[in-house]
Amino acid sequence: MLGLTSIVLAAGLALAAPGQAQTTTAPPAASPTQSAGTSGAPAGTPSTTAAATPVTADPTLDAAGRPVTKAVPGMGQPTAKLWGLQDQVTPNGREAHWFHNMVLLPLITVVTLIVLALLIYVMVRFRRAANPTPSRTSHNTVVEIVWTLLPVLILIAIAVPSIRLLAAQFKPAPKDAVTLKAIGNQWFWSYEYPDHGGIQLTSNMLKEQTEVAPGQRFRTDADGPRLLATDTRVVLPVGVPIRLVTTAQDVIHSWAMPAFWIKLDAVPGRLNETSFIIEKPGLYFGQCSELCGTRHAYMPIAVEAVAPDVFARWVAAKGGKMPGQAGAQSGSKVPAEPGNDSADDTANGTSDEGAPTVNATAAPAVTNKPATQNPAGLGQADQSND
Ligand SMILES: [Cu+2]
Repeated sequence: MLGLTSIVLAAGLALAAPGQAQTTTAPPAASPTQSAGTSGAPAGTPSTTAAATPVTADPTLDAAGRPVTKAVPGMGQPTAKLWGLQDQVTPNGREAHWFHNMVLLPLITVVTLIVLALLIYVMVRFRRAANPTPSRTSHNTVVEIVWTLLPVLILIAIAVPSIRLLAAQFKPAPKDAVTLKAIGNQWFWSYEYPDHGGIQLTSNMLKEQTEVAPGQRFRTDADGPRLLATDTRVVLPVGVPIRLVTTAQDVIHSWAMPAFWIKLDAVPGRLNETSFIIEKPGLYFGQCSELCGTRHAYMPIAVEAVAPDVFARWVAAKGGKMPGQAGAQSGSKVPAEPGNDSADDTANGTSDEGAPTVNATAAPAVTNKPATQNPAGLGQADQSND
């Protein structure tokens, strides 16, 4: 099954060369150019990229380089004292949520209560004091047929929607899907958009104010909850099929996003694939869900779902291009987003070397190496030795 998936995936990637039709293509607006020198860096960070002027401003960042979309409590993130599962924003997620709430949970409740009632009845009614001479019955055809058939019927009733859901989750994405490649690393996620000019991102967890040196970027509630907010968000369009491909650089990780009903292992040396459609714009948080080492708990996932035209502008801002937008930016050297890089640098406490800069003229990565050497990720390893 997975072997077949790999073959289908390899074929899919081969077909997914730039130039492929893309339904969501929207021309990047002749965007307001943003003055990088004055606006790019957060307070306290000397701007060293004054000369750079992005061709398209990143629509997900404000003039100060901070994320525009704020995290909303109760949406796409854990909620204190929440009963049940997070609200689902994908079709498969909604169906699975319905299946869980309307079929599995009532069924298991009824079965458990019936078995409990039977046990109590037997213990009371047939205890030695009340029933001194036990029955010697050893067969009862009617009872035996009933207790064989009933579980079989229940299992069949569960199996039909269950297998349908399983098939839907692993249905290959259509050709015009947006491909997101998530790469697990000890201990951060890096991302590639192979159909969009090979955009590469590195996502590190944002530390708390008390954990960073003065002037460095730290988490605020607008970024997201503690341990879930990242310095760089994955940006994806709503209403468009997303093909998620996962792999890993070192050990097995798992890309899990509760609001999408997605949890897909990221295994070194192989590609796993699933697909989903995000129905609602917003900010969604997830985590690595495969025990992968000491800092397993500190490699969160933050996805910002935006309208397709905003996504197209974001792609342009990152120096990529929409499929089918042949040569729209080829030849024009698009500098890295200054605001973004500054933010990364302050968060990571690193220089530009090895930072996840995006170059429009760079060829898409051909390996599954992370976008950067990520000194921040390596540096964080020290903390585990405390
Ligand atoms: Cu992990």
